[in-house]
Amino acid sequence: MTRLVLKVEGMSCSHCENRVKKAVGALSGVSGVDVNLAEKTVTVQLDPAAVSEKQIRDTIQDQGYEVE
Ligand SMILES: [Cu+2]
Repeated sequence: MTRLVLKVEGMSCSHCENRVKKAVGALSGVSGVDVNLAEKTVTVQLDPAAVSEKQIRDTIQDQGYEVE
């Protein structure tokens, strides 16, 4: 299990937080998603054999947020 911390721009409220959590959490291989709005971070617990960092980045971008 790997922990990935991404800097994400554009998340401003709990709506954004839930949107990112739901989308990333739906990927197979992801076992946990945590959003910190103040620090603009998304922390993901993942199985690197099942999901790639790129898939997670793309999923967040598809929701309309910028991943640094
Ligand atoms: Cu929002």
